[in-house]
Amino acid sequence: MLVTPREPLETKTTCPYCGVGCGLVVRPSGTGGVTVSGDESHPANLGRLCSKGSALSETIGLEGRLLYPMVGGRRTGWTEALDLVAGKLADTIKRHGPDSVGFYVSGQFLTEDYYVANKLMKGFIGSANIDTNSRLCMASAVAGHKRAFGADTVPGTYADLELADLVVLVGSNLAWCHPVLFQRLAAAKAAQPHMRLVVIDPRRTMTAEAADLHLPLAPGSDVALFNGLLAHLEAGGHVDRAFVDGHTSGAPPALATARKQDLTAVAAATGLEIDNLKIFYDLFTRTERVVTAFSQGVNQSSSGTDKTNAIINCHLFTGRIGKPGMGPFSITGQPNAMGGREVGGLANQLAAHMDIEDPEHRRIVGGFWHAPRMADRPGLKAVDLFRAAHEGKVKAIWIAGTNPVDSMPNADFVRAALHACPFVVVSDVVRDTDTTRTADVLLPAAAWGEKDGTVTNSERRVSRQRAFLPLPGEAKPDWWIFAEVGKRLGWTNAFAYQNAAEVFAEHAELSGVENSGRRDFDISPLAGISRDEYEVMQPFQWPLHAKPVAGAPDVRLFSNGSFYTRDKRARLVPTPFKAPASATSPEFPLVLNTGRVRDQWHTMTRTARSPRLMGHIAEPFAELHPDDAAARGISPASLVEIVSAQGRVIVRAQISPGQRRGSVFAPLHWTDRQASNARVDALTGSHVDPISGQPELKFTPVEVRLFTAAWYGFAVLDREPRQIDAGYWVVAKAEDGCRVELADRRAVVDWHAFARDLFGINTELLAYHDTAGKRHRLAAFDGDRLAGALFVAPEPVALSRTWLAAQLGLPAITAKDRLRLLAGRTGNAADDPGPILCACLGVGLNQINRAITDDGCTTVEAVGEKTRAGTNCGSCRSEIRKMIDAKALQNAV
Ligand SMILES: Nc1nc2c(c(=O)[nH]1)N[C@H]1C(S)=C(S)[C@@H](COP(=O)(O)OP(=O)(O)OC[C@H]3O[C@@H](n4cnc5c(=O)[nH]c(N)nc54)[C@H](O)[C@@H]3O)O[C@H]1N2
Ligand SMILES: Nc1nc2c(c(=O)[nH]1)N[C@H]1C(S)=C(S)[C@@H](COP(=O)(O)OP(=O)(O)OC[C@H]3O[C@@H](n4cnc5c(=O)[nH]c(N)nc54)[C@H](O)[C@@H]3O)O[C@H]1N2
Ligand code: SF4
Ligand SMILES: [Mo]
Repeated sequence: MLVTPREPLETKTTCPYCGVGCGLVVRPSGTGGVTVSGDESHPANLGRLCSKGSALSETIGLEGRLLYPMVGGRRTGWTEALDLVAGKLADTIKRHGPDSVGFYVSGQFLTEDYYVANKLMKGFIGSANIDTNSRLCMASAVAGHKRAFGADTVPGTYADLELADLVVLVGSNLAWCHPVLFQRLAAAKAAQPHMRLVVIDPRRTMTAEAADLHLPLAPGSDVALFNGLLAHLEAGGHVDRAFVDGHTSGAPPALATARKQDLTAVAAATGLEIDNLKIFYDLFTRTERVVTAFSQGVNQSSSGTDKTNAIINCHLFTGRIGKPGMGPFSITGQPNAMGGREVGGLANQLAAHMDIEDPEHRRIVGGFWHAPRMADRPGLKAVDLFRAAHEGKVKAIWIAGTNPVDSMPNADFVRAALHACPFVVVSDVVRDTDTTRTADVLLPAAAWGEKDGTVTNSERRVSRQRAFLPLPGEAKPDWWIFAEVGKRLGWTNAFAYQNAAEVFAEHAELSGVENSGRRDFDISPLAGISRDEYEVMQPFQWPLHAKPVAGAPDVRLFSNGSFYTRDKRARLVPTPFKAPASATSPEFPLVLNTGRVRDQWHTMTRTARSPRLMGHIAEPFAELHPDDAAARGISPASLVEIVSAQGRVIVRAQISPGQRRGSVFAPLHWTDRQASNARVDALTGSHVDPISGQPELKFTPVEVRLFTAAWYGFAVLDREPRQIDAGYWVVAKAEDGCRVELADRRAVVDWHAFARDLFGINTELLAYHDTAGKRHRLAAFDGDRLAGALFVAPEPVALSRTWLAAQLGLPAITAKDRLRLLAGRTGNAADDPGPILCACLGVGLNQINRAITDDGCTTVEAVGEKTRAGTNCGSCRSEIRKMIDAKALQNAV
């Protein structure tokens, strides 16, 4: 019989990670899995991919997935779970009013999911208590855009970064966080040597390594820097008078505020040399084509909205907006941060870029939805929503597509709030997260690859995510789950969607209602889209004035100088410089800065499943300046305790002159699932920007102390550890098992028992003990293969992690090699690749070092030819160049 494959041979879809929004082509691998490659026809990436995108095929297995609804830890069916959720919501609303319930959703929702959740809360439940993790991510940019443009508009396109003669990156580690956009920028810069890149970031990131000028400003001082720029532009007469007079208002007060700080005051506030300020100001002044792109170093601040406007002011004053290669550019983090804004997912927005506080807008949306109970005022923003849950005001909360117990500031408080809240529902794709552990009801959501919908990237480009896998277990798309609850609450017609295409069609229709160019967001030509058309829909940018056509030119807004304020003029906004909300003190003298690493995605529920991605950085860390480390007796690889007014964590110390004195950087990614105590948001505080409500996640006063343990350990094992009895531990997935870092203040009496518990094995162990020297090495074998090995020392264990983890994969280890392994000695130094630097092709640091030192490679290309490193996605090229530069410098001195 001829079998027709049910699935198409090739699916075009979009990456579920960052806001670059790369197009992907997914094909069956022929061995039961899939291969993922960059879509050459997608305008965002033109075939490129980064390490995370390239590793997607490793993260779609069903291990650890939440596959069935669960109530009180017990598996149930959908009917029971949905009846319970709807019943509890109805009862709570009846007894305590609509504002006693809340939804907390995600910029990783598809637009269709977001639209339905928002409609249910704001039009039908009658509260605006729906907020999203975009509050932690984009809220300041949104508020800044609205103040300046009258709408939340990102005017530019990615091509503008290539067309610019000067790109200024403010608080953006583009090389690691938006790698494909960074590749595009790097390629444009290589092709046009006159192009300049300025990076404004307190720490010397991999992005800063690629810059012509790096300004390591004092944390939180961006407003002073850009006020200084505005004053400098004015003083030199560098104003686009026709534009300022014809298309803006507010310049005089904005200038008056900017002038208040002279250059000396700006230098004092930013901690930058006057000479460097002048270089930057002059470069900005004399370069017409400037793009200023910004991200979390701007947004996640108690002055995030002012930072945004201080940047926009400089562009408006010079008329550098809405033209090729010019403009302010907010780079969005999550894959659908933009889509969430389009449907009004934040507590102070309404659907289709309308405002909840505008009665006209409420009339338009309410009428379109036939809403029985329109919310008429903004709801609680994220930080306030969890506070209200803690105080008992919010009595039922539904969290979907986000992991707030790890990612919200003051995360221990958030965990306590969820424990205190009488009814907690969590929709997730993963069974066991720090947030699912607080839930009364767990709802299994369909994951990337299983669900259909749309996402919008940073340049307003809407792309389809398409399913290429069947729905596993009883998982369902998020829009379906919210719609089912809506129906059970009695609104059968309003939530009677059959598929994602119907939701999208309704969303598109709403964007055109009473619009006629009054609102920026308009995709109404797609209002009647059929399911078939939706299936083949090609990426397009909004606003749309006709049905999209493939290959259409990029859409840039404001080229006509007309904005979305009532008088059509853009606003320059006075932005007085204010210090961060909290200050260092003798008790907490250092500033904690937090952010991302190249190969992990947020709380690691997906990226931690890829051994390749875990190979780059496998342990949570704190990066300190050498002087701050020395003052505290901290040496490289020490364990340190970071303490703040909110909480404490224990992580590994990294010492780097790229860190500002007085600053510490720690990644946000590690959770209680991978580490004993490394949830960095247990440290951060709840201070927010007064306008946007976005938390100040980049500035927390802390102290860092040496954590002295009685012993340190490192283990590899061929399975998940069974039991870890140690005060400090971190588990990372490896190719054939996992790696475990260990340490404790308590001594261990019986190392054999400890190792057996860790390995989950009861067999004899091969062991070496130097009791006086407090060194112990134990290994277990399963036939000829290595099952587990543990290395213990009185100081941090110095052994090649990559080499040891690779031993797990060997089919047989001879008696001689067993002894060598126990000695922790790589047979031949050349066998040790070192930590993985190039995640795509699995090339280690030592291999690259050898190419530079032994083979004399002096360019990134030469290293690529020799080792293949950096030849796929290129995310590691900055790191390779840094190694080459370090070697050159070493040779020179
Ligand atoms: N690998 C990876 N990529 C990601 C993500 C991920 O989890 N992993 N997440 C995605 C998401 S949701 C987001 S929001 C983006 C975030 O992308 P980015 O904003 O680029 O990343 P962050 O590391 O959060 O912070 C950026 C930089 O801000 C700097 N900074 C701190 N304080 C200040 C300050 O006061 N002023 C200035 N100018 N800079 C400051 C930090 O040192 C840091 O290097 O990344 C997206 N891409
Ligand atoms: N200290 C500090 N904290 C930060 C930041 C920082 O820079 N510093 N950055 C903040 C920013 S910008 C962001 S965006 C947040 C991110 O923080 P979170 O949103 O909490 O992080 P994720 O790990 O992406 O969480 C997504 C959750 O949704 C689940 N999931 C994945 N796909 C689906 C799906 O299709 N449906 C459903 N229902 N669930 C799904 C995942 O398993 C995971 O549990 O962190 C914020 N927190
Ligand atoms: S840059 Fe990487 S993470 Fe971002 S969308 Fe592209 S492939 Fe995905
Ligand atoms: Mo984000």
